[in-house]
Amino acid sequence: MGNSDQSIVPEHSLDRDCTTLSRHVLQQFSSFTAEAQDISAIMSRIALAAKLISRRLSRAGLMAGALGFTGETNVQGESVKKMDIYANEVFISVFKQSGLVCRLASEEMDKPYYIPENCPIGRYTLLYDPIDGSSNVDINLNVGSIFSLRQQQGDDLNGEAKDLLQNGDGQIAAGYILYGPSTVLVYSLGKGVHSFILDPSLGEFILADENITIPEHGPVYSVNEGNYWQWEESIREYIRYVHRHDGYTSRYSGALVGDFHRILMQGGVFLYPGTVKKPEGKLRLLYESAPLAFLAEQAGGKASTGKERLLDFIPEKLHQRTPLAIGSVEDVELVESFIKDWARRTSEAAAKETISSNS
Ligand code: AFP
Repeated sequence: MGNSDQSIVPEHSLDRDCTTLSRHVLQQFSSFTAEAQDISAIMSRIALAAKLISRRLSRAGLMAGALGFTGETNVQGESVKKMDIYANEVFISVFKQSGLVCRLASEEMDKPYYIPENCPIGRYTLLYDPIDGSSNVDINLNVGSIFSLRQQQGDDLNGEAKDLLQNGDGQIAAGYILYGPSTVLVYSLGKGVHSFILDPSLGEFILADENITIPEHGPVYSVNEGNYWQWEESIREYIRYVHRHDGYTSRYSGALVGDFHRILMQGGVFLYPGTVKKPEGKLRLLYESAPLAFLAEQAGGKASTGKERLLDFIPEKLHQRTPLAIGSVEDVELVESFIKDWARRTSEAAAKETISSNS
């Protein structure tokens, strides 16, 4: 006993089974500093929220009052689902009396939720989208949760959370949970991207993949083509390009986390462009696009608004939206090239028009 040569279980397999999320987080810090312990404790709370949400989703169809709309609209003017409210409250509940996080800012709440009793100790803010892709909930398709962790700057005494209006490089951690056939948690602390699968028999997230890298190019483009006639011509030109060239295929589920997860693992591009009427698009920068952009870059990919690096974009308000092109470097750059080329041609045409009207 105790001698690995005599063991019936390969040593690496047991090691992997024992690599839980909290252990992995601690391994990424060189020593057991207070920061390492805080971040590990925060990630454990996020994992608890994920387990609670996953449990409810797996039984929602059998529970009275778990599915459907509440009849309310959220700060975005969207109809709120009961699962949105449940998941939002789960995140609040797991961080109350945690001593870890001072503020929670969510897509479902107009203003951040303050936890003053945590503030003397915890100096972090968690931003999150509790249920992303909620149109999938009632029909038992994949949904996700997205999170991003930032250090609070200043005391935010007037409760306006202005310090959150910064670019995405200030994220300390970011990740998502995908509630699919299995529940997967993907995260980064700025040291690569790692994925964990919830083992329901253990109630633990166990390491699945370390240092995930997005292929340079992939066949998938993921976009809601129902918006074709609402896009600017540059995006339509890009779509016509992929239609006419071999090697491209379309996949779109209406839930960003699942669609992005496919791109992260297999390459390609996810797109949510602006439309002529709504140039900023649909996705929320702080709760959706910036955390995923952080992961994409950490995995060697790229994320763009179409015109600039997404993580450079500074929001003017908490619920700011931005267009998004995210995924493999080559594929994101191809989208950007169509946008750039269209802008050049449009400004040249405008210049010619000015000259001819002046002559
Ligand atoms: P919901 O959570 O309101 O369903 O929105 C989901 C989402 O923000 C994102 O997950 C999807 O990629 C995108 O919207 C889908 O939007 P369209 O239905 O306009 O394609």
